[in-house]
Amino acid sequence: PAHHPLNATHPLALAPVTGPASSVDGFVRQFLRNLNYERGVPLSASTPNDRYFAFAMTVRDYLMARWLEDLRRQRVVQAKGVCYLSAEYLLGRQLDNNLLASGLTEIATEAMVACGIDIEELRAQEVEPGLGNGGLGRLAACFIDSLATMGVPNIGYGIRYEYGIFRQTFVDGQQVEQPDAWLTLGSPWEFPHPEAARRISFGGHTETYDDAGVTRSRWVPGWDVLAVPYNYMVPGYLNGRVNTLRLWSAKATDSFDLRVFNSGDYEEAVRAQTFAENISKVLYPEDSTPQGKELRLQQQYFFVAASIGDFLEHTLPADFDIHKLPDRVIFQLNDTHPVIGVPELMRVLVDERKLEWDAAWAITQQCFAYTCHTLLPEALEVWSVDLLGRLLPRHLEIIYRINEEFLEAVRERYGDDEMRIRNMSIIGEFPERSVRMAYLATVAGAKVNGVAELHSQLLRDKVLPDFNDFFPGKFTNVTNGITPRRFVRLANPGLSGLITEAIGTGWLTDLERLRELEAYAEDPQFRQAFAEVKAANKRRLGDVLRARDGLEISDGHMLDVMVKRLHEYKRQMLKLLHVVTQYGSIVSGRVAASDVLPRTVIFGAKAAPGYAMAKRIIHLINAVGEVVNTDPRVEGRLKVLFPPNYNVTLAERLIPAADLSEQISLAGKEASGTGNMKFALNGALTIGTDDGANVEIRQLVGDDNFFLFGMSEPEVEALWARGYKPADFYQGDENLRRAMDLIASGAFSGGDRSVFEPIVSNLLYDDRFMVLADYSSYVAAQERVDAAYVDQDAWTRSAILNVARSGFFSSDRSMRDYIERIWHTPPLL
Ligand code: AZC
Repeated sequence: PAHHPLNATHPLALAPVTGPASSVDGFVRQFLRNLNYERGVPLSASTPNDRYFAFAMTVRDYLMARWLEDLRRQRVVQAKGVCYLSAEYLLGRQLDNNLLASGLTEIATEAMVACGIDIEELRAQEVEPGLGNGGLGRLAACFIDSLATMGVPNIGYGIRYEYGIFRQTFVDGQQVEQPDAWLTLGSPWEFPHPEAARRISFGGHTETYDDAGVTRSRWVPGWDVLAVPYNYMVPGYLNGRVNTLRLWSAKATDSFDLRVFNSGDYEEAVRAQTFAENISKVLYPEDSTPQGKELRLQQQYFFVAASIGDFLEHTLPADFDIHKLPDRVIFQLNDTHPVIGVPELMRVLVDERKLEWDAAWAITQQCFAYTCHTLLPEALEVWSVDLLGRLLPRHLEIIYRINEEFLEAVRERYGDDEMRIRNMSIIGEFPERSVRMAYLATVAGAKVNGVAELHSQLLRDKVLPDFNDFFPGKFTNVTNGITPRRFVRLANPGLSGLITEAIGTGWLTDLERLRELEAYAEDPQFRQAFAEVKAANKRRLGDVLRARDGLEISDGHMLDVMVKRLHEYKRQMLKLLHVVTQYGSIVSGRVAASDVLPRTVIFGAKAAPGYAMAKRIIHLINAVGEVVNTDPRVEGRLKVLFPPNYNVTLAERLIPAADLSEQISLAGKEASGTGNMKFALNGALTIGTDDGANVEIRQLVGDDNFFLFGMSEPEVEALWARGYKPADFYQGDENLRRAMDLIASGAFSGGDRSVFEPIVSNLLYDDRFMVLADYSSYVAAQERVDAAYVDQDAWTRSAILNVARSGFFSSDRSMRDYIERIWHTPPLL
C-alpha cells in the first residue's frame, strides 16, 4: 500500500485553530453542539450530568486553540522548561477556574440563562479531583497555575488515582472513610492518550554483558505494566497560555492479557491483571508520614519512570544531544516521593544511551532539584534495601554506586571520620538496611530547598547539617505561596470586587499591589464595605453548611477556624482545650455566659485512617461539640462545628468567612503551612506560634495585627533539654487542670471515663508536641483576641492590613524565586 506522509502543511491544517465565537450565541451554539454530538442527547432529554459535560467541553473548546499553540511552541522553541514531579495534585474543582482563566464567565453565564439552565446546578455536578492529601498536593496545584499564568513552560507529572483522598463521614462522632469514586460519571477535563502508553518494568534481576569489549550492566525485568497518560489543561489567567498536567494511569500489558488467554486458571489470570491496575488505584491517605508499603514504591517508580521517559522521548526532538539535557529541563522533586527518578535517569543514560558513568552523573546532578516539606524526622522516607532490591534491582545497584562515590568524596574531605560517614551514608543500617531518600535527593539535586525561612534554616542547621557543610550553597529557601486566582478571586468575589474598586485591576497577577490598600484601612467607608463583605461571606458559608451538613452558624458570632489535616503536631487539642476551658467556666458559674464573647469554632480535618490518636481527637472534638452546642447554660454563645470531609471546595467557602485563623503548631514542626496564607489574604487575623510561614506573615502584617503566643523554636529545644514534664504544667495551672479533668471525668462521653483516657494520659505523660506547655500562653492570647474583637472597627482595620501586606504570599512570587534561584527557566514570550 502507498505510504502517505503526514501532510501537516495542508492549507486547512495550517489554518489557525479558532475557538467558537466569543459571544453568548457562539457559546450556546457550541454548547448545544457538544450536547448533541459529544453526549448524543437533545437538550430536552439531557440530564444535569450531560449538561455539565457539554458545558465543560465548551469551555475546553475555547481553550483548545491556545493549548495546541503552546504544545506546538514547546516543540519548535527548544526552551528550558520545568517538569514538576509530584505524587499529589490537590486540584479542586476545575470549572470556575477554567472559566476565569479564559475570561468566559459572563458569556457562559448568560448563555446558560438563555438556555434556561441553572449554572449552579452544573457547578454542583463537578466532583473535585482530590488527588492529594493536604498542603503538599495543594501547593503543586497552585504552582502549576502560577507557571501557566507567568507563561513558563511546564509539564506537571503525576498519578491519575482512580480513588483520591477518602470521603470522610462521621458515625457517632467517629471518622468513617468512604472511597472517593470521583471518576464514576467521567471527567470532561481529561484527554486520555492510550496510544502513547509507556511500558514500565519491575522486578527481575540484573546481569553484566560484553558490549564490544566494554562490560556493562543491564536489567532483566520480571514484569511490567502500561502507563497510560491523561492530559489536563492548565490555563494561565487571561494570558492565552495553556500548560499541561499529565497524569499516568496503570493498565495491564498484553502479557497479562495473554496469561488470561492461555491460562486454564481464568480467575488467577484476571487477578494478575487487577494486580497491575492496582498501581494507580488509590492515593495513600497518609500526610507527612511515609508508610513504606511496596505498592507505594511501585506507584512512585511507575509515574516517575513514565514521566522521564515521556519527556526524553516525546517532548525532546528525536536528534536531541542528550548531553545538553540540563539546558532543556529541570525535574523538580516534590518531596522524596519521586526521588527514585534519580537512579532511573542514571539507568537510562548509562544502560540505554550508553553514556559513561561520570558524564551521566554530571547531567543528572544538574537536572534535579529537591524540595523538602517536613521537619519531622519520622517523616523522612526510607525504603528497605530488601524491598527496593526486589522491585528495582538495577536501581539499587546504581544507588550503591552513587553512595560509594559520594562517601569517597566525604572521606577525601574529612578523613576517616567513621561517625560522619555513617551519618551521611545514603544507606542507613538501623533498624534495617535502607535507602534514605532525602539523602539521595540531596546528593543528586542541584539545589535543595525548604518551604519557609525558618524551615530552611532548620533544614540546614538541624536536619541535614552535614550535607550543608559538605555542599556549601546547595541549600536555599523558597517560601511557599498560594494562587490568588482561586483563593481570592474565585473564593472571595466580594472582596475581589472591593479591591478592584479601590486600586483597579492588575493586582491578581501582581499581588504586591495590595499594598495600595493600606491607605484604605484608614477610610471608614472602606472599612464598612469590607466588614459588609465579611458578613456576606459568613451568610454564604451559613447557607453552604446548612445545605451540606445541616449545621447552623449564629448571627453575630466571631468565626474561629482551624482547618488542616489532623495531626498531633498541629495541635487541634490546644484549640479544643481552650473551648473546654471556656465551657467549664460557664457551666461552673465562674463566668456568666452573657460575658463570653460569642464564638463559633469551626474545625475541618481528615485523619489518616491508621492514625489512632488523630481519630480519637476527631471523636473528642465531635463529642465536645455535641455537649457544648446543646447545653442551655451556654446560651448559644459558644458553638463547635465540625463539618465532615474538609476539602478544597469547602475551604473556598470557609476561608473568606473566617475572622480568626488558627495556626498553632509547636514551633519547629510545621514546615510552612499554606492555609495560614489563604486566611491572611482573605482578611482573617491569625492566632499563631512562631512557626513555619507564620513567622513571615507576622513580620509582614505587623505585631499589632497578629496574635502571637507560645514558645519559640529555641525555647522548645531548651525545654526538651531541661526535661519536659507535662504533668508539672497540669499541676501548675488551675484552668488547665479543670479542662483536663473535665475531659477525664467523662463529661463528653456520657460519663464513660475510658473513651478519651488515652488522649488525657498521652498529654499528661508524653505530650510530644508540648500542648500543655503552651496552653497558658494560648489562653492568654485568646483573651487578647476577645478584647480586640469587641472593637469591630479596629478589628476590620487590622483585617484590611492583613490583606494589604500579604501580597508576598502569591505563588507567582514563589515561582519567581524558584526560577531565579533554582530553575533558570524564564517565561516563553
Ligand atoms: C506539608 C507541610 O506539612 C506544610 O507545612 C507545608 O506547607 C506543605 O507541605 C507544603 O510545603 N508537608 C506535607 O504535606 N508532606 C507530606 C509528605 O505529605
